[in-house]
Amino acid sequence: MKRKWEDSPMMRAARCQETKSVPVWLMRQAGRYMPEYQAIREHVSFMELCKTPELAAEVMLTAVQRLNVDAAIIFSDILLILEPMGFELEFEPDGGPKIGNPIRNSSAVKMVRELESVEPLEFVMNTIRCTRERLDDSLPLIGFAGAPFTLAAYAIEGGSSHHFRQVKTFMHIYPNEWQEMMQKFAVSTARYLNSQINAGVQIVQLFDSWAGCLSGEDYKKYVKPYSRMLIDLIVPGTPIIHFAPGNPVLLTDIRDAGGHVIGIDWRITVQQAWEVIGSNYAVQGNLDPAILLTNRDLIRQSVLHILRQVERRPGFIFNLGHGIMPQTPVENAIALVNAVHEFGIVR
Ligand code: 1CP
Repeated sequence: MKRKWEDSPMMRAARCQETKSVPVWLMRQAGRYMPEYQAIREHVSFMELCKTPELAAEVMLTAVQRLNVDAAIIFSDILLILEPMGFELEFEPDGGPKIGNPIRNSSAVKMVRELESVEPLEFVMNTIRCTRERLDDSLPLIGFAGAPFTLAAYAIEGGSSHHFRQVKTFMHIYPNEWQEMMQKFAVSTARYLNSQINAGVQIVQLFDSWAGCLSGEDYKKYVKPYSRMLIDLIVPGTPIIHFAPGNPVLLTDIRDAGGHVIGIDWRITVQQAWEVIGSNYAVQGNLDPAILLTNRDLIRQSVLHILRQVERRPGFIFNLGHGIMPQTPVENAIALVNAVHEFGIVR
């Protein structure tokens, strides 16, 4: 039986098919900017929330209903895979991640465990089942994972970073150990995403949130082969969104690493991005999340500005160019979704 989500604007756009309206969802749509989320977090730590499928599903479904977006993403985090791979992962009270045993020398790579079984992450599959069961049939559910470089950045830096000094130093000084570690991340993440697909997601997004800190040459040499290895291991048939923001110079290599939908940020226009990557790819993006800190009128103008570049071209998914900021007023996020629905009717 054909499910309703198969023909949803989100799935059709991901396949570059025509849609009656432009689909929209927001990265980090269920996070700290939502009072309902904050209320739950007063009693439950972030990690506990991720490991309690009913609650994780509840958080996402509340956000989807409140915003009226065209897709749900599972409530989880890109870093959870690091635990079963041998890292001590914690989230500080402000939400920032910390790795207790980061990789600081080449011999530590031996301690990184390839994820042979997804059993330790079964709670994520339960979140998927729980969310899918309660989600409207017309909305697709998105699964996700961190790409090898972004996982390596956290594993080596030990937490958030501005300059990525340690991860960059490591990849240049220890190319062999780098290769060994990136392969482990690629193979493990592919296994993880394939399990998410088995558990019931309709589309997957690969987050390479920090790859934009690299030059084109370094991306090609140290990152692309592993993102490609991962994407090649995903069972065909499920659309893949490849999101690696921050540096438009990388776009053709990101495209060549794989994915059906290429995520872009505000550093490049939608039109320019399509010229670079070609019209047989779908594009997702690209509003600067800072616009959501302004006001309704500016938000509406910005939406119109982006949609005018898209015109009627099939294969566009409206999103932000990066995760929503915790300071965002909820009514501004709602105004954004409403504006996309109002101006994004394809006649
Ligand atoms: O809508 C949703 O909130 C979906 C769930 C989701 C997703 C898709 C969360 C929940 N995190 C992510 C992805 C994620 N996690 C990314 C990629 C997206 C992006 O580029 O913004 C990254 C880089 C992380 C790592 C991470 N986890 C950070 C960023 C730290 C840094 O280096 O800047 C943070 C703050 C977390 C914790 C986290 N993850 C999610 C939430 C709601 C939170 C905050 C926890 C809290 O304080 O309650």
